[in-house]
Amino acid sequence: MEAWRAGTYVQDLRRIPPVPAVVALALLAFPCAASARTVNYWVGAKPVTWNMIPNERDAIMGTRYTAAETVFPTVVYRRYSRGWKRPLRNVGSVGGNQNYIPGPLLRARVGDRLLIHFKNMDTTFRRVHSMHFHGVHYRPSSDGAYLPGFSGRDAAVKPGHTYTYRLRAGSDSVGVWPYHDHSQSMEESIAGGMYGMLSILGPGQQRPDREFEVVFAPMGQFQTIDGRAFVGNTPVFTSRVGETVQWDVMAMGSEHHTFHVHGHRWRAADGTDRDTQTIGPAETFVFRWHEDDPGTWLYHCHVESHMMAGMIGIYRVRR
Ligand SMILES: [Cu+2]
Repeated sequence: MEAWRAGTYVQDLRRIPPVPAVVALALLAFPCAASARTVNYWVGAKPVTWNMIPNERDAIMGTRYTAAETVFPTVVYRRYSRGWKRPLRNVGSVGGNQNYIPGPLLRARVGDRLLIHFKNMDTTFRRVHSMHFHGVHYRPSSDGAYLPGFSGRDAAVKPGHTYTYRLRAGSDSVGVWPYHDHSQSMEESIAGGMYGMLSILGPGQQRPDREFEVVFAPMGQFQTIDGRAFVGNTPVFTSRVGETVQWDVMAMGSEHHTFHVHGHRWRAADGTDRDTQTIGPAETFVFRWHEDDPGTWLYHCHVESHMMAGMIGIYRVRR
């Protein structure tokens, strides 16, 4: 397996030589250079009826579950076309098989401005909601975190209302980062799956052939990956031999997890080869490999009690 040196790459980006003063002045004088891009996303906080275990079983242990144990009403981040006219898929065709949890994968490149147009469509609970982003630059008015006496409309968007968050991807924003509800409804929202990821490329960095989002989070009595529990319900990620595969891994909630993939290794930031990595609440990590191991593999959290409570899925590599 040819490891892709994710950590090395990120460090290299930060070692870009300082910009000469004359060039820096020119950049200041022309802030709207042709390379500056504005990326727009329309996102709704949308009520859905969510099923954590659609096939109603843990296929490995043979345990059966009923809809009464696995279905509940919740609110999720859903991607929309311009002006929230029609719903779009949260992830592109290269991703997994989930379309509500996690929320839209917000893609950008260093130097981009991001305008995230958010609409609270929560007609079920009629709670306030917000979006709070890690890893990017913004003013306090785009923080999306509720602080009585200080925060504004960004932190508590009322049902039926909208807010546009203004973000910028800096040279220190490369990689994947969480976003989540940080309003007064934060606790219920996160427990119900209201979180997603930003994926930011460095200058000149190519998109991978496949990009998989793995979010570890507890949900009710289960431990879920992208809001689903047990093989056959959690995402089945697929790739082909020869493709560049990127894994975006994140944890939400109050527990630590250990991400593990069978039959593969990757190069960590410290230069070691790993097949397991610990991750805590709101932490993320990203790595790539060049796929050359066909077969049907498992990926899972290696905290045994989490794995037994559903935190396990299938990764399929075709020739
Ligand atoms: Cu875990």
